[in-house]
Amino acid sequence: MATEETLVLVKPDGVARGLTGAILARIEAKGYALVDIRLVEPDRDLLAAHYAEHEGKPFYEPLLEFMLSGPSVAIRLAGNRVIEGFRSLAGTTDPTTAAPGTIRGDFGRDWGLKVQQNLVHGSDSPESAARELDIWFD
Ligand code: DAT
Ligand code: MG
Repeated sequence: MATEETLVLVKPDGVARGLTGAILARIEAKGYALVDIRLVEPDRDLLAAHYAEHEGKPFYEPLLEFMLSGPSVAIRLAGNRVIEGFRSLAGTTDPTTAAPGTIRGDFGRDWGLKVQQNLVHGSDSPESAARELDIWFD
């Protein structure tokens, strides 16, 4: 199996809460390689490209507002089956029901309707990973 790459984001809630190190520790403990890492303050155009698949959904505007609220840490991450593997580390989308032992399950809070505050993003397919890495790491 060839090594693959994925885009991981520590979202503004993770950065603001000082959880970047704890999240990176889990990623490194799993054996994935940090190829590149940077703090990014995205503008609306970058986020619209990143979240194009969600345009028009009810949570789209709150999601962009949240992602504009502070910097994210963008990580180019490599490893065998890292796309699937990181999403497994992250846990399911809603932090309230994400399994204990996952990043979202252990650190995510119940923010009521603010499901967008779920600490991390991970690409969901090789196509998404290539597209998203281009967007965040030009
Ligand atoms: P994931 O980040 O698990 O891949 P996604 O791609 O379906 O989830 O959605 C992107 C982000 O949008 C997600 O991390 C949080 C937010 N989101 C998704 N579904 C939502 C919902 N029903 N209500 C509020 N925010 C939502
Ligand atoms: Mg997604």
